[in-house]
Formats: sequence, C-alpha cells, structure tokens
Amino acid sequence: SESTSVNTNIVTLTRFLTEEQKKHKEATGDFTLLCHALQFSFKAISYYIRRATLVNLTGLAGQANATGDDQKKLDVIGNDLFISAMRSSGKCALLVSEEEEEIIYFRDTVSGARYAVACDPIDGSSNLDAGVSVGTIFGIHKLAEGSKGTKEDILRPGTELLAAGFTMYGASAQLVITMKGGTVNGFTLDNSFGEFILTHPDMRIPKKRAIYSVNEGNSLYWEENTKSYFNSLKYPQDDGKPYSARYIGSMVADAYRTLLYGGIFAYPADKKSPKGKLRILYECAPMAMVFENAGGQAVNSKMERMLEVTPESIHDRSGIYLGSYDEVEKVKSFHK
Ligand code: P6P
Repeated sequence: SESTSVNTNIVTLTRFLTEEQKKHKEATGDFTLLCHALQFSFKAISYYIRRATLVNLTGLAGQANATGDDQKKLDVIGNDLFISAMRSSGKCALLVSEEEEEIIYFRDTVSGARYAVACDPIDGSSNLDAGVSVGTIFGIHKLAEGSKGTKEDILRPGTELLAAGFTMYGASAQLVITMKGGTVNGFTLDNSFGEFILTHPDMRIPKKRAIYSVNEGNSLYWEENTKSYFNSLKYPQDDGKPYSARYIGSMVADAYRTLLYGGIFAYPADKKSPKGKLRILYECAPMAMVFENAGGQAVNSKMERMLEVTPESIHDRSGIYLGSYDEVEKVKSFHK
C-alpha cells in the first residue's frame, strides 16, 4: 500500500512510563502508578484553566492561602484536584503544597505509600485573569527506608529527587519531566486522545543565549554584584550586542522558554527578600533538576549548586539563577 503520513508509532506518557519502569528491574510499579495520578491531575487542571473564563472561575475565592496571597478560585480547585489525585493513588505518603501551610499526610493509604511529593498546583496564578500561561511544578522524593512518612522525608536536597518537572498550561498543556540521572522529555496534551504525547524527546538547553529574564522592578533592592552582573548584559564593555529581556512573571513560562531557547532566568535574593522569593521544594529544586539534566545549571544567590541546598522548612525560599551552562558561569564570574 502507498505510504501514509500518519505516525502510528505514537509514544504516550503512559507508554513512556512503562518503558522507564522496565529499566529498573526492582521496580514494583508504584512509581508508575504515582505518575499516572500526577498525569490525571495535570489533565484535570488543564481542563479547568481552559474553562475558567467561560464559567467565570476567575476572580477571588475569598480565602487567603498559607503565604497570604489572595487565592483565586482556580488555585483552590487546582490544589484540591492535586490532593485528591495523590490521595487516591495510594502511593503518596505525604504532600507539600504551596497552598497548604502544613504537610498533608495520607495515613489512610495502604502501607505501600513510598513517596513524598512537593507541588505548586498553579504557579504564577496571579497572572491567571490575564490569560498568561501558568503551570504546575512538582518534585517526587522516596521515603527513607522504614519511614512511614515524616517531614524529614521531604526536607531533602534536590540531588535526592527521584523525579521532577512541570506542566505549563499555554496554547496547549506541555509537560516536561525528568527522572534522577535521566534525560528531560517534553509531552504535549492531545485533547482529542486525552493523552500526553512525546513531542520533545531528550531536551537539551542551548549552551548559551543572549536572553535574560528577571524582574528589573527589584533593581533598587539588588546587591552590588547582582547589579554589576545584569549591567554587563545590558551595557556590554566589549561593544558586543546587549542581551534581550524577556520576563513573563510566571516561572513555568519563563523557565520553559529558557529551556527551549537558552539564556538565564533569575530571581536573586535581595535586600527586600534576603532569602529570595521562590520556594525551594516546589519551584527552585524541581526546576534545577530539569535544567541540570538538560545540560544547564542552577545556583542560588551564594553561587551554591541549587540541588545541594537543603530546605529548612517546607516553604523555605531561595535566590535562584537558572539557565544555559555558559550563562550561569557568567553569573558566577560576578560573584567571586
Ligand atoms: P514577581 C508567581 O507568583 C511566582 O511565584 C513565579 O511564578 C514567578 O516567577 C515569580 O513569582 C514572579 O514574581 O515578584 O516578579 O512578580
């Protein structure tokens, strides 16, 4: 028969996870089941975000969350969807959510719950009403041997993350996921199948790119070395071309662009926020793992490797520089 243009070898996330599991002969399938629950929560959140304007889900929900931000209805729905997906998986022992002041323990699950999950169900939600891309960021840790699930199981450095990633709800839902020591793979939600399809296998961040992404509205509070670094990009001494500025204000969107095009994303610690603004467990560490596994780097404001930072509390914050390998090297050269 004549050759058809239809690709009949579609790799769904489900198939990808099955193939990943086969690489680990001791695998029980629990991690795969946890990832299926994660996958469902991304599909459900994506559905509600797309309908938000239509069913008037935008606007305030009238509650304030742990960190005091005004909660948008979608924040509440995203958080509730994520919690119920993790609980019903029976594989999650505890969950840290940006929307929850305390850890949620799933004591009622079968004893097979071997994982601790950190997530920001809808990161960048202050942009929701403006239709800007927001996203879910997640990190998965394995409980210590013999542990039933305690705070110590999640207050771990990012080097111990089993998996991490994010889903950006843009023109389509883009899932980017990486496993410990693995590659970075991007999936696009095909709404007709209701499946995440592998569209960006083995993502590699360009080694350098003249794009910087930072909220310059904080310049007044920046330390001297932060200022001199960004000035070197804007007013290059060797009469090179100045860098382009791109800042969306939604970490998932800024990170996804940086991962694809290269460049540097930064939220430096400054005099206003001495510990930085972004949270380690469900913003900095998961993004750092994705970027390192894609060939990039991530450091905090003290130029320490982001993945080696251990959070002191579940909502602990950090400064962060995230991006192309050479661009982070340039940051370091201004922080000797
Ligand atoms: P600023 C969104 O609220 C968020 O947590 C990240 O998604 C984003 O990168 C950052 O804060 C934006 O912060 O201070 O620039 O508005």
